[in-house]
Amino acid sequence: IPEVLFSYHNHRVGPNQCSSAVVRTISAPVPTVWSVVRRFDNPQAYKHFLKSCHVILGNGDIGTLRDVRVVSGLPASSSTERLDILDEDRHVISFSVVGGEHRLHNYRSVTTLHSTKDGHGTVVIESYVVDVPSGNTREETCVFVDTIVGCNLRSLAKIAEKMDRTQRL
Ligand code: A8S
Repeated sequence: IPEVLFSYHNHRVGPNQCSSAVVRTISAPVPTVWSVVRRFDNPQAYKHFLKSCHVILGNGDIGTLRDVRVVSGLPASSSTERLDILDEDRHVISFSVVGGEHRLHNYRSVTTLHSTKDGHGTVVIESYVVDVPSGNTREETCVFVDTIVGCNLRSLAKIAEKMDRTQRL
């Protein structure tokens, strides 16, 4: 098991928090997937629950803050998020939710990319920790977040696989 799994996906989980991870294999190499994932200023490129994103502080370095707006139909309207890790060599990005109008307080996620053995594919691991909202169970919270993250990774796969096909024409 790679050492990044221990160092990055091992979250400190408080008594009223829940934590989980979503894994997805993508048929595109790591540099292609990373070119989409690394853009902290453009998460809506693959996160379809977001309708806009504005960087409100910083220029892409650690500590950069973004304000995202959420599409209607979700129990949320906005989120303010801080870039915590952007490791271009190890392909790690992490952010935490620091404000906004939603129910996922203290959400923090870590996304890491790993090359498949043949080098043509990417395994994406996205883990998170979040407070369990009052009135919800740990289980309900994980189902909700796993659904959002799963949709995001499915959309990431579609985009990266299309980029890869285009690049190889
Ligand atoms: C991400 C992951 C998540 C985003 C959640 C889980 C969110 O943007 C949405 C709905 C909410 O209720 C919370 O990587 C929040 O963006 C789509 C506004 C934070």
